[in-house]
Order: sequence, then C-alpha cells, then structure tokens
Amino acid sequence: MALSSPFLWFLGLLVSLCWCWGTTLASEAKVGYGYRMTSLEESTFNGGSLIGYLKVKQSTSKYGPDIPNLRLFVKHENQDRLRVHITDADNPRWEVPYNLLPRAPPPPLTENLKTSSHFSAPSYPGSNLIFTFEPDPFYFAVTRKSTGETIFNTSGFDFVFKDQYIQISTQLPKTASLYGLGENTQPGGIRLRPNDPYTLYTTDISAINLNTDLYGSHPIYMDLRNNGGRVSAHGVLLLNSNGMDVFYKGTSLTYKIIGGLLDFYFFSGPSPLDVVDQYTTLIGRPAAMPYWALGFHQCRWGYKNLSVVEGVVEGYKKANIPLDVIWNDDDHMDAAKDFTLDPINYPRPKLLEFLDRIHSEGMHYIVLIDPGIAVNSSYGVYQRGMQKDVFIKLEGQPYLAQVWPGPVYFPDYLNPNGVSWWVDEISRFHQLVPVDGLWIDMNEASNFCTGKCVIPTTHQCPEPNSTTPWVCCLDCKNLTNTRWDNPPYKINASGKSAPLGYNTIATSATHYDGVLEYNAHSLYGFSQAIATHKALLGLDGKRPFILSRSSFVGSGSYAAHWTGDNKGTWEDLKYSISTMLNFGLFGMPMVGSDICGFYPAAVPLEELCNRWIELGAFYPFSRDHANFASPRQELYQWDSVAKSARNALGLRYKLLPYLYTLIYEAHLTGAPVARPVFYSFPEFTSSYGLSTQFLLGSGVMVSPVLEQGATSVKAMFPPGSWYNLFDMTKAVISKDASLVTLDAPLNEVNVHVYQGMVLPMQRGGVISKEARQTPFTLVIAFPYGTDGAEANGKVYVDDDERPEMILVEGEATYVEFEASVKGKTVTVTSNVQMGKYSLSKGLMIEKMSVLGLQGKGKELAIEVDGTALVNTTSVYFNHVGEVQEEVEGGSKKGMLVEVGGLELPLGKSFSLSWKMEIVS
Ligand code: MIG
Repeated sequence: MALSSPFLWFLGLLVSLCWCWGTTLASEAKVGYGYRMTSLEESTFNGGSLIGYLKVKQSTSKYGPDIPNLRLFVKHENQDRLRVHITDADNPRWEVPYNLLPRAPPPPLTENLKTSSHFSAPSYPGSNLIFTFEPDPFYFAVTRKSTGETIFNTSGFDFVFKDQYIQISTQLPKTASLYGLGENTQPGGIRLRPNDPYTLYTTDISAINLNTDLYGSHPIYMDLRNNGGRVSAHGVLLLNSNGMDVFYKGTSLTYKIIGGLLDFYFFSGPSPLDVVDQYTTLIGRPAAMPYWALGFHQCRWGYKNLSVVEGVVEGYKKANIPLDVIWNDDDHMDAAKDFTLDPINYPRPKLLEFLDRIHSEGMHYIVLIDPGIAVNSSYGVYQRGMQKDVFIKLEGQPYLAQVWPGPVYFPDYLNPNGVSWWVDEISRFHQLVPVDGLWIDMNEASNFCTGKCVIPTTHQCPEPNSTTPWVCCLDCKNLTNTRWDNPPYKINASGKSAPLGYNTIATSATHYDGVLEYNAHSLYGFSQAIATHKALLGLDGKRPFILSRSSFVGSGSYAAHWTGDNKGTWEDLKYSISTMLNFGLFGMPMVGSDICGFYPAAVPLEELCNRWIELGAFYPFSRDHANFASPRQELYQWDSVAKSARNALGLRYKLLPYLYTLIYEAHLTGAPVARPVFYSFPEFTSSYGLSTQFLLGSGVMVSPVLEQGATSVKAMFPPGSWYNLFDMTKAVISKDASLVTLDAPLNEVNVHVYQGMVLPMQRGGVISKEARQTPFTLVIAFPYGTDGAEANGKVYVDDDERPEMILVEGEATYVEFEASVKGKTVTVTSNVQMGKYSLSKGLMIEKMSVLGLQGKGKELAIEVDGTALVNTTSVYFNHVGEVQEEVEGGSKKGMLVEVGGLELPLGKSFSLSWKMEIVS
C-alpha cells in the first residue's frame, strides 16, 4: 500500500537520529537478509495501535527457512510502556501463555484490522516513548520523547525470523550501564560486562558456575545512562520463554532466540525505581510476605531425624540467637517421596508435638518438595496423579525421569487437572503436617537422566541403599532425531552448549494441549509456583510463603527465591550481592543466598561464617543452609559466629518494621528491598558498578567485609551524612566518591542510615512475634551539623495473615513521619492512615533518636490528636554525645539527642517539638 506523508516524515526523523551511529557491524556469514515493510496501518484495536506487515527480502536456509511474512503490532500500552510485538503473519506462534502471565493480547492474526486509511503518528497521548522505523530494510527504534535520545535501535544489524531462530540487535552507546539478564552469577558485579555470555534457559546448574544460565530466566535489562549530567534509566523486556543467547558487546546487544516470537516491552523510567515500578505493573507486583518470613531461617540437608532438628532449635535458644523458621530439606520424607513422612526418623505424633510447641512460641516450619513424583503403584500421590492424567508426556506416555526417589514423572502445571490435583495433594499434606510454607526445589526441572528412559530390566533402580542416588540408573537413549531435541541453533546451555534436554525433561515432550516442552521449559518453576500459591491460599486463607529455585518473569508475585547452590568461599560471599540485587530488578525482592555456603569448601569456615552472617543478616531473605557433606554450620557452632550473629541479626530484628514496610512498598510499587546504591543516587556515577555494598530501601547502607583477614572495610558513600546504626555517634560525612575506611572487627558489620530518613525501629528480640510487639524508636537523621533540614519515613503494620497487604481499617495501619529542623526548632509529626489496627495492638513509640543536630534540647511540647499533653514528666532528653566523624578533617560537631520516656500510640497523630540550645 502507498505510504502516506507522515510516514515519510517519520523516516526523515529516523535518518537524522540514526545515521550518526553509522553502519556498525561487519557481518559474518548471513543467516538472513532482513525484511521489508509492505504496509503499516493505524488500527483501532484496543484503543489505538499500529499494525504492519513485513516480507522477507531474500531467504536463506541456515537454521531453517525464513518465515516469509511477519506481522508487526505496536502499542503504547500506557504513557511509560511501549510494546513491539512481531510474529508470523500467517501462523500462530508460541508465546508465554496469557493465563500464566496475564496481559493484553495482541490482535488475532485473522481479524481484519485495517480500519484507518490515514496514517498518523502512533503516539499515545502523553507517551514518553516514540516508536520510529524504516521500511526497507525494516528496522525500528525507540526514542525518549523528552530528550530525543535513542534507547533502542535495530538499525544496521541482521534481523532474522525463522521458526527456530530469531535474531535481532540494538545499538548501544558505550557509556550505557546495563543490569539484569539473569539468572547468572556475575563475577564482575551487577553491571553487565561486555563479552560475558548471557544465556537464558532454566537449568539445574549450581550458582558456583560463573556466567552460566542458572535456575531462572529473566530476559529484562535496565539501561542507565548519564549524558553529561542528564541521567535516565529505561528497561527492556523481551517476553519470550524459549532458550536464548544474549550477546552484549559494549556498543550493541544481540538476541539469538530459538523459538517463540518477539514481544518487546520498553519502560521509559526515567529513574531506576520507575523502571522497576513500570516493569512490575506489567508482570505483577512482588508477593506480600508474612512478617515471620523476615526473621532468620535455619535449614540443612541432612537433619537425619527430628531430635537433630529439635537440637538445632535448642542450640539457637541457648546461644540467644534469633530464629524464626526451622526447615527440613528432604530428610523428613519417606524414601524421598513428596508429601510423606519417614515413619522412623520423623514419626508423625512426635513431629506434631514439636510443631505445636514451636508454633505456640511463634516459630514456623517449612519443608521442601520436588516436582518429581515417585513412580510407585502403592503411593497415593502417584495413584491420584495417574488417575487424573496429570503428567508430562513423551510419545503418549508419561515422561520418565529420575530424581531423589528414583524413577519419577513430572506433573504438568499447565494442565488445569494438574493444578487441581496439586492443590489437593498440598491440602492433604497440610492435614498430615501443618507446615507454614513450602520450598519448591529442582523445578527447572532437574533430572538425573537425559533423553528417553525406561525402567531397567537388568538391575534395580534405584539401587537399594545406593550411595550415589544422583547417578542415572534408568535405561536411557539420547533423543536427537527431532528438531526440538536437536534444534539447528545451539544456545550455550549449561555453559557448554549441552543438548537442550540435558538433565531435564526431553524438549520433545509435551504438556497439556500439545504444548512442547521445547517452548515451555523455562516456565516450569513459574507454573509450579502459581499452582503452589493457589494451594496454600486455599488452606486457611493465610498469606502464603513459597521459596522457589526456578523462576521466570512474574515469579516474584508468588514466591521468594534463594540463589541456589553456592559454596563456602569468599568469592561466593561476594557474588551473592549481585545476584540478590538482580532479583530486585526481576520483581522478586525476597531473596538471599545460603548463608555460610551450601557446598563445603577447603577454606576454614569460622571466619567466613562470621562475615557471611554479617552480610546475610541484611539479605531480604536470611537463611543458613548447607549440604549434608558440609560441616555443621548453624550460627551457634562457633562462639565467634554466635557473637556476630547476635550483633547483626540483633540489628535486623530491630529493623523488622522497616523491612516489613519495604515489603509493603515492594508489593505496592515493585521497589526492591535490597537495592543497588545508584537506585537512590542515580547521579552518583561512581556507584554504577558498586557491588560490594547495597542499600536496604532508599537509605540504609550495608558495607560488609568480603575479604579474608580484613578488620576494616573501604566503603563508598554518596555525598551527605551517614550514621552508623550500631553506634549512632559515629558518622561518615561524605563529600565525594573517595573510599572511606571503616573499622570492621570480626564481630562487627557497618550499617549506616542516610540523612533525610526517619527509620522506624523496635527493640528487637529473638523471635519476630515478640519483637513486633515491642515499643518503637524513630531514628531521625538530619544532615550533620544542620539547622535547616527535613527527614521522612513511614511504617506499615498489619496482622500478616491476610493474603494481601492492603490498608483496611482495623487490619492494617500506615503512618508517615515528618521531621524538620528550622533554626533552633525541631518538629516531628505523624500522619496516620487506618490507626485502629496499631491502636488495638497497643503499639507505642517510646523514643526518638535524633541525629545531626547541635546543642541541647529544651522546651519540649507534645500534642496527641491535636491535644497538648500536660503531663510529660516521664519524658527526658538524653544527650548521648558528640558525633565523631569517621572522615578526616571534620570540624563540625553534632549531637545524638534522644527524646526518651515517650508513650505515643502508633495509631494516633502526634506532633512533638522542642528547641535546641547551643552550648559552648
Ligand atoms: O539435588 O534437596 O538447591 O538447596 O539442599 C539437590 C537437596 C537437591 C538442591 C537445592 C539444595 C537442596 C538439595 N537440592
């Protein structure tokens, strides 16, 4: 069709925008010659969009024939989000199922959507992003409207679209900092390194493998740029569940995908937090978490009987170390079968007694389950599964694999019957054992065998009392004869171009409705998390807690994540920070690594474990877990570690109201709990690669020791005042990016709060149930030595049982705090929403710790609900001391002023003011 003049106008714009990049890549042997646009129409579909058609310019046969005709669908879904969807114009193609990840569907291929003959700018009113293109060869670009900056531009690169091979690239300025594209252990830290491989395909490969496709697949990156002081971030999601290699070369990024289609979502930012907000608006907000899940967790693979578990709980108690949740790996199971109990080592009556006891103390209990269901005709879970036909199939038969119980079948969570069967099995199990959450492991899915297997006739499998139950004992033959098992393009799976079906479900196996494992592979853990979440919700309507190893786009709405099998080494300690921060961007902020390391290492554990709990106490998800072959590493096993744990977890338990409020914020806006420093300080370019420190929320900095033998740590602080939360009279007054040396003796970790924050804290304790009842202290941080500044904070509290975190009168309370100092007058006020809940719980504020002021406090006045308090005799000022600067050359002196003896109900508005008097 004829191109209308606005179309040409767009071309002109593009030429001026894009020619500056030049034609960059000298191409290798051609895989494709690109496409030519044959039409583009404005469509009324779904409130306005663009639909275009593309024709292949010249076909090649490498990696299969090109798809001759493509359909382009462009939609400004809201002002911050632009979608570009490209698929086969003639045949439907696989994409992430709309019921798993709910989102607007593109127009059907069949519909005649050519509704407008006059072409006009495809811009959504107020949209921050602009879509531009060139017809021949076809390419497209996305620019930021406010600055004209190109954020994505496929020009100058091959664009290939075959059934099993799709390739598309974007130009990037050298100065862009990229983050994301996981799951991946990144030795170089959070910022993606040019030329490191980024392969996305869910795999049971342990986290000690660097730059390899690990358990999850998250094809999203954030791009942060500072153009001469103008800072902006945007996000790019390629929503596709097929295996892919992503090549980041510094000035370009290329996707090579082995199926599905192109479904790009561009998020305009411009702040990093905006990107995460916009991303989680699409994929689902992070799940609400029960309060207790923020407590400390202890687990180990190899708690061989209940007495050992009881001993662990006892050990924590004796050592006075916080513990909220005790876990069982698969040790409680009868012969590794899901939803069973070992009658000898975990007899049910004894276990129930134990659970009664710990539940009454406020502790919780979580156990592991694997997706593989033992093939065993006397096993009810298996029988019911067979009856309902819930298993993934190969050539019409349930697909046989091997995991811990021996031969297993894998449930198909894409099958509605599979889901209802799973929900029922979990409810049956809950009758057997009232667990408080579930840990879903091995859901990549992991298989000890590869290919098409049968139960052997020549030997027993599993071999009775095998010492190597992880070695494949089935009779298997490799599958290479289908294009699904053996696709023409090999992604760099498992870091070694392993066959796609290597140690997982054969990729020619099928799910419900004929869906190929080839396509749905990386959705397995995600679909299992959804089904498990549904099951837990149905039990007693309590807020679910699920920990999942495998994850995909959207998993964070259902589950928490741990970073998988690491090792007790100093490197692993360090890598845990980057992976944790990545999962914040992935919309899965409840994340942590196995504290003290999962696999044993040759290094002595004691010192490392000290440092690990000092860092791990500030992981959003804080759990010590180890392999059966590791030495025992509960925190009480060494006096020094116990001391570090009491110190670091002691602070965590005081910070629980802050952490819980961060979970609430995450649930509302996607904002990660643990954040890279640049999320709060995007202008502070020195922090763009900073991966050895991180923030909790907007301004609590954790600066752990990551080196063996160190007793100090060199840390970076964005300009301003940072107060040490362990000793608030110590401050870092930072002026630039130079590193500050902080003392860090073995039992101490550095945690600082930034100026401008009002931090809600409580007295802490050894169990969250009690800690959360204790009186609050507000830590109010003003800039050091100021006489004019403001600080803000907030706290959310609820009963933690309702599935959602929402403000309902009587069930939750939200309070915002505002503090200011003007001249000599300090004022602190609260603004209460839904105060009833916290009033009914009797929650009180007992103290304010005010930082950064000079002088002594006097003339205190307090109003509660607008009425002045007459009797304030119990209230006192405590001038704790002069703040010492931890940097050289400081001359100013500030004070820590405590206003103590308060009894301010958390659910009432109050206002408190006093004067500071300079004393010479
Ligand atoms: O094949 O359940 O990552 O945390 O302890 C290993 C035993 C299976 C892998 C998990 C790990 C867990 C282990 N599991």
